[in-house]
Amino acid sequence: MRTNQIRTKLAAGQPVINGWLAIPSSYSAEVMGHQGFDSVTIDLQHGMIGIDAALSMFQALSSTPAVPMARVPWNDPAQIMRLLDTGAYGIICPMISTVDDAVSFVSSCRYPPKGQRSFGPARGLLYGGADYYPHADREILTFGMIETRAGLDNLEAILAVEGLDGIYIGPNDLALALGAVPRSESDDPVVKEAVKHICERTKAHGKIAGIFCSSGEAAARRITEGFQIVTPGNEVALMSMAAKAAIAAARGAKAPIAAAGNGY
Ligand code: 3PY
Ligand code: MG
Repeated sequence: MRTNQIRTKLAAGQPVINGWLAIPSSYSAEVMGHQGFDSVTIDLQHGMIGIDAALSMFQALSSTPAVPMARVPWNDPAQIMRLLDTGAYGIICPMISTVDDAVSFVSSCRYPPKGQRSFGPARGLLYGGADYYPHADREILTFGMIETRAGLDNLEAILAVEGLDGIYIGPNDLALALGAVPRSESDDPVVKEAVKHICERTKAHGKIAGIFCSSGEAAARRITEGFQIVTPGNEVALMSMAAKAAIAAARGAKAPIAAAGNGY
């Protein structure tokens, strides 16, 4: 089976830069996959993407070096298994708040006896290789999103769930849950402390600490804080920031504008 290069990079102590797709287009997936991201996540939660568009986006990503992942809309076994069969090499699952959530999520990603994933790897075989079945449990990554107060309260028990490879912080939802304004890089001390705590505890359990960010600069700061996989904004934010900067330059702006993107 094709090796999961995210695991390889992390084992070598290198951070993983993860692209994020919200636009339902195989062409933009292909373009993003060729830009140097280590992995690219197709977002079926807040992205405007359904399973049919995701299929062609996975096919497009196959022509690039980026490891294909998906964020599922919810902790729903049917959706998770379908995206794995479509060729996802990692699943990011929103709103993991309890041990039961984490156990169910991991179980959807693993074949018996470890889990309850139903057999029918379809396109997973084409991307992963003919020997997909015996190795899929080893290669496919599971990231639970910690972004609720309950998730934070139950963090230790969630991190103890076998087969959960890592945590991906959803900083906007986490900020909301802690009574702050939803922002990827919150100044609120309670949110900052929570983010730091989640990163430290995840690594103490030998698991992967990931976080969504709003820009390349923010992602670089998160790496210095200890995060191992970071997303420097989604493609909508990157596109809108570049467009605003180009328009400002065309209008004769003297200094580059600090444009805020329209991504989440
Ligand atoms: C969040 O910030 O809550 C996310 O889920 C990132 O998309
Ligand atoms: Mg979220």
